[in-house]
Amino acid sequence: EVTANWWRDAAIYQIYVRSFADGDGDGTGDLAGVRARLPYLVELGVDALWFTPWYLSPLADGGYDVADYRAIDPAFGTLAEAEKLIAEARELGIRTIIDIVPNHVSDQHAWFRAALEAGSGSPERDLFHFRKGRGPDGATPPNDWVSEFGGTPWTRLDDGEWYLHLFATQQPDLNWAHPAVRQEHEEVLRFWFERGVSGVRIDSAALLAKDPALPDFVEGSDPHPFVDRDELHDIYRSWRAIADEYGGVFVGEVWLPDTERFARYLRPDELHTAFNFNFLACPWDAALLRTAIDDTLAEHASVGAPATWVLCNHDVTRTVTRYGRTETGFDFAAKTFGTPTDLALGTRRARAAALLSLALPGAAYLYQGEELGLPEVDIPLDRIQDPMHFRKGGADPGRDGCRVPLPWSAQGPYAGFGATAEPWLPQPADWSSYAADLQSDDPDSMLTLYREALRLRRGEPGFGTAGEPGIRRLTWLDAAPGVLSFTRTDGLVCVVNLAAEAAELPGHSAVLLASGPLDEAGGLPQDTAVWLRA
Ligand code: TEU
Repeated sequence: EVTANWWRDAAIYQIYVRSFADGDGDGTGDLAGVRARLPYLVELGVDALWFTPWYLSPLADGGYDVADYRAIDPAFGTLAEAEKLIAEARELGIRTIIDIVPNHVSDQHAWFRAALEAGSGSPERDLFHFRKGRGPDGATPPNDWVSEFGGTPWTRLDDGEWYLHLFATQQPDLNWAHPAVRQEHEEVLRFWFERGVSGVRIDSAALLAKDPALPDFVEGSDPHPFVDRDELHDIYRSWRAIADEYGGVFVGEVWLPDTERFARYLRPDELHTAFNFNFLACPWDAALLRTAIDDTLAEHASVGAPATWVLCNHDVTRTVTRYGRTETGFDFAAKTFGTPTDLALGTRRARAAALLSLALPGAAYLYQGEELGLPEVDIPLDRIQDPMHFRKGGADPGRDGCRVPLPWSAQGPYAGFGATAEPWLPQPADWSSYAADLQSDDPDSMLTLYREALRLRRGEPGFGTAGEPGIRRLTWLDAAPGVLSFTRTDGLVCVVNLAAEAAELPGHSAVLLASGPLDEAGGLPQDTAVWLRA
C-alpha cells in the first residue's frame, strides 16, 4: 500500500478534547465540537489527529485518569460518536491516533475499587503496588521516591496500607509484572484498532516497569527503580506485533534526555516513533539547535526510525510565551506566575520555529492553538484545576495555562468556543483577538503561515521521507554564526536567522515562504525563517 509509511513524515495535530470545541454548549469541548471543525482541520492541512484521552474519567488529571478504556466520557460523547468521528475524519483523509495511559488508572477504575474492597493481601491488590509503611505503626511511606507531580508518590488507606502513584493520588500505578495487566492492555489496543484508529500515543512510556523490591532511590543507580527499565522493551515488542496486524503505529511519550537510551525504544520491532523532547527543550540558540537536530537525526538513523519534531503540547508553556521570556531564559517548563514576556518577540521566534520544525526530516506534531499563536495564560488561582499545581503546594501554576479553550470566532460569547456556558477554564479578555475566523482572512496571521507551510510541505516531495524506507537527511550549508541553513532534496533550502545582523540569502533562489518580511536589501532579519528553492 502506497500510504503504508504515511507516519514517517506526517503532520499530526494534537487535540486536547476538553478545550478544542464545544458542540453541546456546556463549556467543555467534545466530540461533536471536533466533528463540526473537521473542515477547519482539512483546510489547515494535517494528516492525522492525536486525541488526548477521551475515555470515561473523573477528569482528576484531564482524562489521564482512566476509569474505563472501552468507554467515552459522557462529557465528550459516546463510543458510537467516536467511531463516527474516526470514520468521518478518515473519509476526509485524516487519520486518528488515540492516547493510551498504561502506567496508571483512575482510582474509580473497577480494578482499583475492587482492590480497595478486597483488602490487604488480596489478589486484587496484586494488580497495583500496595505495601506496608515503614517506621513505628507503618506511618512512613514505603520508600523515598518523589512523585512526578511533587511530594511522596504514596497514599495511605484507612486499613494502613499504602499504594503507589507516580502522578496524582487519583492515579494508582499498575503492576506491570502482573500478566493480567499486560493482557488487558493488549485487548484494549485491539479494541481501538478494530474501531479504525491508525495509531496510539503511549503515555509516560518509560515509567511502567518498576523494580519489584521498590527500593529507595540511590543517586545514579542503574537500573533506575522506575525509569527506563529493560522490562519495558519486552512489553513494547508484544505491542508492536499487535499493531503490525492492523497496520497501526505507535508514538511513545519517552522523556529521556539520553539519546542512546531513547533510541532503544525505536528499534525495528518496538515503537515506530517517539516524541523528541530535546528539540522542544532547546533554547533559541543556533548552535544548540543545530546540535539538537544533528543528535536527533543520528540517533534515529542508528535504528532506522524517522524523527518526530514537537514544539509544544498540553504539558509545557506555549511557544510564543516560552520564546518571549525576557528574564528566565528559555526554560521550557518554567511556569512561574507573571514571568515577564515579550510576546511580539516570542511570536516572531515561534513563527520562525514553525518553519524550522516543519522543514526537518520526519514527522511533526502541532498542538491545538499553536497555529493561532496563542500565548500561555495566567489562570486565576481559584480557577486552576491541574493536580500538579496542588501537589506542588501551589508554588507552580501547573499546566492549565496552555489548555485554555480555543478562540474560534471574534464575535459571540466565549470567543466562539461554546455558545451557552462559560468554558471550564476562563479565557483572557483579549482571547477573541486570536480567533480562527479573524486569522483565516489575514495574510500575515499565524494561521495563514501554518496553512501555507503545511500546503507546501505536502506538495513538495523534497520534504519528509515520502514513504521511503530510508531516512532522508538534511545537509547543512555554510552560514554566518547564528544562522541555520540547510538543504533538503530537490533544492529546497531552509534558512533561520537567530543573529542580530541580517543574513544574506543564497543567490538565484525563489522565496517559497517567509515567517516575516525581508529587509529592503533582501536580507533575512533576526528571528526570521525562510523556505527557498535554490
Ligand atoms: O505526562 C508524563 C510526564 O512525564 C509528565 O510528568 C510531564 O513531565 C509533565 O507533565 C511536564 O510538565 C503525561 C501526560 O502528558 C500528562 O498530561 C499527564 O498528566 C501524565 O502523563 C500522567 O498521565
